[in-house]
This record gives sequence, C-alpha cells and structure tokens, in this order.
Amino acid sequence: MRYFAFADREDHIRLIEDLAKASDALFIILTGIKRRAGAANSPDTALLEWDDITAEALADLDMDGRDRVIVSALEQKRFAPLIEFLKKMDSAPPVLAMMETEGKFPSAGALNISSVDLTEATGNILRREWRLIEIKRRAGELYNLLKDAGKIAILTQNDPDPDGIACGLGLQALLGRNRTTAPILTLGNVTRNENLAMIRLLKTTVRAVEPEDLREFDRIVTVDVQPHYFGPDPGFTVDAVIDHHPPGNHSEAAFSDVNIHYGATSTMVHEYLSALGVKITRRLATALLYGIMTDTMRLERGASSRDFEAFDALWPTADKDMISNMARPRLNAEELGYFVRAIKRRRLMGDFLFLWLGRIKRDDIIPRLADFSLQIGEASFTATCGVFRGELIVSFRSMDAERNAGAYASALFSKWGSAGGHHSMAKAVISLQAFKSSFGLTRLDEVREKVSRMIEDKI
Ligand SMILES: [Mn+2]
Repeated sequence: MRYFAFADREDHIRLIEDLAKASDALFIILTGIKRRAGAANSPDTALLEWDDITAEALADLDMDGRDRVIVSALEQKRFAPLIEFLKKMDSAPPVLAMMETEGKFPSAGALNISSVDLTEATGNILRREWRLIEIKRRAGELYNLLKDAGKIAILTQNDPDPDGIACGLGLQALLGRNRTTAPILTLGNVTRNENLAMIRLLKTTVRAVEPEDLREFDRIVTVDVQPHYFGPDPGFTVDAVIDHHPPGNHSEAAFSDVNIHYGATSTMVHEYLSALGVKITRRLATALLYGIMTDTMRLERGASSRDFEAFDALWPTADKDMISNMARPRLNAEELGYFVRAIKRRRLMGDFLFLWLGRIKRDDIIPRLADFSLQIGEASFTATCGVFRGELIVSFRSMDAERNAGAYASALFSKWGSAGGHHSMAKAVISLQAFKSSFGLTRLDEVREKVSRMIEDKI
C-alpha cells in the first residue's frame, strides 16, 4: 500500500511517517511551502514540493483505490482541488485529514473522507493523563499508608456482595498480601447464593468476625462501604475508605476515596491496580469484572464511562464461564421445594400474581422467585413474599406501565419498615411482629391473607 501525504506544514512529518509505518511507499507532497534546510525526515520518504495542487500534477501521481491519502492542513482551502480530483476518480483512495482548526474538513459528504481535529484529539489524551496522574497519586498514598502495617483488615459490608469481595481481592493484590496478612472480613455473614458461589469458585475466603476481633489488626480498610454503615460507635477506627456510595462522615480516616460517579468500587480498585502497574491475574480480573457486572446490572444501571473502560480492560482476561456459573447458582433440593410450594399455592387475580414462600432459610430465594414470577400465566404485576429472620419481605415486580412497583411498596408498607424501589422492581422489608400487632394477627397464614388482601384492594 502506498501513502500520499499532502501537507502545508512541516511539523507533522514525523506523525505522517508514523501513520504510514506499514506502507510500501510514502510520498509527502509539501504544498505551498518549501522544505527548510535540515528538516528531518526518514530516508525512505519521498519528499516533493508543489507550489499548488493541480489536476495535472495529481494525475501524474497515478493514485488508485488501494492507496491512502493523508492531508495535514493549516489552510483547508488549499486542498480543495485535491478533493475535487478525488471525487471524480472511479476508485478513489480513502482520505484522512488532520487539522488543528475547528470544524470538519470540506468533504461534501464523501464516504471515503474522515477528518480529525488534532487539538481536540491531543487534548483528550492529555486530559486522560492528568486523571491517570491523580489515580496514581491516590493509589500510591494508599499503598504507603498500608505497606508497613503488620496485619490489615479489609472490611466489607455485613452481607458482602461481589463488588465488596472483588475489592478485597484487588486490595490484597495491590498490597502484595494474602488472606492471612490481609484477610477479607465481614461483621455479618455471606448468605446470598450468588455470593457464596463466587467465594467458592474463586477459592477465596470471607471471614466473619466480631468488632472486638478487629483489635488484632494494625490497619483497617473498608471497601465498598464506609464507617458510618457500622453505626455511630462501632468500636473500631478505620484508616482507609474506598467506596462509591453516597459519602458519610468519616474524617478520622487517613485515606478516603469516596466517589459516587463510579458504578462499582471494583472499577476504582481496578484503576489503582492499573495505575501502579500491578499484574491482574485471570482470577482477579474475573472477580473485578463480576463486581462491576453485578453492581451495574451488566452496565445497565448507574454505570459511568469509567466502569465501561474497566469492563473493557478486564473482559479479555476474565473467565466468562466462571462468571456464568457465579451468576446462575443452582437451586438445591430444599430451595427448589420452596419454589414449587409457592408456585403451587399461587394466587392469580387477572394479571396480578401473589406468591407466598412462608418462612425461609435464605432471603435470596425471594428476588429469584420474584424475577421468575413475571413468566407465570398472564402476570404483569407480582408480589413475592417470605418471612426471614423475623422480617416480612415483599418483593414487587411490574411490567405494567400503569403500576409503579416502588410506589405500591412504599404506599402499602412504609409504615412498618423500609419500602420502595423502581417502577419495575421494588421491595418492602418490615417487622413481622409490628405488622401482626397492627392488625391483631397471630398466625402466619393470617398474615398471608392480610398482605394479599391489602395489595389486591390497592390495585
Ligand atoms: Mn458496590
């Protein structure tokens, strides 16, 4: 392939030579300017000097559709004859015009001409570098704060989710630690099936501890969570905070990076790792990618361009089969029993479906059955209920434009606990005891009747 570069400036010769690196031949046609003595160019480059561009001179170049044309233009109108000439060719080469002025190169809608504003393009690269310096500085600060500590506690939420667990693994890699010198901890327990599957498949551990156990650690870092989450006086002091939830007050932490513009804390940790050039293994890439996927509903909810960038960077390395296995954990016999029983006893009224799971041993059954509920019969608005650890949980799903699940959840249940959500999915988690006392109910089947009746009356 031959390259023909038309330029009314000399300072892009290196850039043009770089663009044409793989070419068989490069002709640079300096147009309207003379080459300065001693101006640098590669010996392989053929340098021509034209006073202006004419059809005759262009015809002599004998260009065809297999060639490529570069235009480096200070004065765009100088190159109008070139465009006119190319437009008349049967098989014209593609043209890349580089400019430093605003606006597009006059291509008159030709499909084979593209123009680039070099100032804007360079600006984008340089702005990105500013950001990288900032991330590098922050990651370095975190590293320096923790590098000499004996044991480091990486503390996640009370029921750690994939984002929190992935950040724990990421932080271990960043600090060159393992599960002994920097374990991932929770003050609660991992209960949800997907999260247990993630821990099992990644062969990692999340240790359940009590607040007083944290005393044996020299430093405490919270990931995907902030100190205020643990209450006004949790009994321990946090040294570093990395999170993407709305910021609370934790001025005591020596390091704090809280940014709500990230869809996942995994993205922040990935940026640290990249900035400091830490090798990201297949296992770690899998964890971080899964953390981003679950927190952003596969980039559909709350994902920023940074999450997309991290996703793009992690995707080639991550184990996609393993992610499928994490995302769709199998139902065991007992869980299947819950499903079958609830579906057998379903109550379908028009397009409203009511499902009652009764007392359950794990609460992730509820959203899983709720997701499935919209596939049953004519249902377009559903309520899936269960009782878990003294709480009555009602999970709404709506495919009905007229019925806002969040509004129903909040109108019906906020009196007894937290209730709300989006149009298509919402949840109420309320005290079973408080609900019972309100209506003088004693038995669970009475509760079921009451809840079902309340929703029916409202819709
Ligand atoms: Mn998160």
